[in-house]
Amino acid sequence: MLTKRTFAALAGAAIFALVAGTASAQNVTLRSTDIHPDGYPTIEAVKHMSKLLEERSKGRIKINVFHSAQLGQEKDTIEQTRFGVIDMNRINMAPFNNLIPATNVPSLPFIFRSVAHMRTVMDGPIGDALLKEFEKHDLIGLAFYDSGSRSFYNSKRAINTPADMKGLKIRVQQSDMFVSLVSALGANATPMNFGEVYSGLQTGVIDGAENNWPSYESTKHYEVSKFYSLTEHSLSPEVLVMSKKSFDKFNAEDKALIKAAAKESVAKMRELWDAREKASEAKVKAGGAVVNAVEKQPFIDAMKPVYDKFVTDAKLKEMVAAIQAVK
Ligand code: BDP
Repeated sequence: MLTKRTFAALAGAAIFALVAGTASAQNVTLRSTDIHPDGYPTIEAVKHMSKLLEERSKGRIKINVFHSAQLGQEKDTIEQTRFGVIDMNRINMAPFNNLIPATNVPSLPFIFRSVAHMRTVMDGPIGDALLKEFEKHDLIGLAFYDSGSRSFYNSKRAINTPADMKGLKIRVQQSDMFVSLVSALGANATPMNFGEVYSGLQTGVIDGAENNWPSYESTKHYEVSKFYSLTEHSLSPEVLVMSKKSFDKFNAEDKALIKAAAKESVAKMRELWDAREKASEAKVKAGGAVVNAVEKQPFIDAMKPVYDKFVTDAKLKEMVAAIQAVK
């Protein structure tokens, strides 16, 4: 029979083991944040990851996905994730651009030739090196998700050439690189939270923004900003990160389980993403969006100042060259 004293000693040992990171976690529900609504591919991908984790840990570890910015807008959730207030964050690379210089690289305009090129790069050693960059900032980079390609939309006119951008007030993510990208096209960049863009467009505080098909659709921005011009200027991926504080509470086996489940959710995300892109495109077109194709070369040519400003040191230059060299 366990005496009171043995029990106390055992409990003490268990606590110590947990602190030392050797015991298996018991009944842990990680809190993950996302600004997108329920059903969006990023949300469903993290739910899928949770399912894998729950199965493999025999119910010990799962994830509760807080959608629709219930835990805050992206910029604010970065700090909370670093502090361990939020355990996991599915977020775009762009809000990390100012904090982690290397994250500018996959967000750069026209850095990827195609979605296939982006996937090969992010799945390979360059993607792994980028995930590692987060560790210096109290975060564990778990996986990259697709974000399709971002194009400009606005309420004034179709964009065919960079000259058509002149003077437009365009919302961007909170990233100096995106400010510079929009400025290089002669438009006025306004960094703003994602959740404020609809009213910004409606009230005329901004004339337009830029995003992929699913975000243009899910936010209903197409209702108040109908010209969608296929500049496809950035494929800035999504990233799934975990608070290092939360991660370090797990032992080595559980850490491996978490990392593997995250990586395996990528295939699921891509499957959902490809379907959602098509569905969103059809929905916005049916909803009155006026879509036009764009000749990209003049936009590519206008981006030199952005590269000059953000690809500064040898490490970043090497990364850009390495991406371009990937077939
Ligand atoms: C969406 C991304 C989201 C971004 C948002 C934005 O999925 O993470 O931050 O764009 O433009 O495509 O703020």
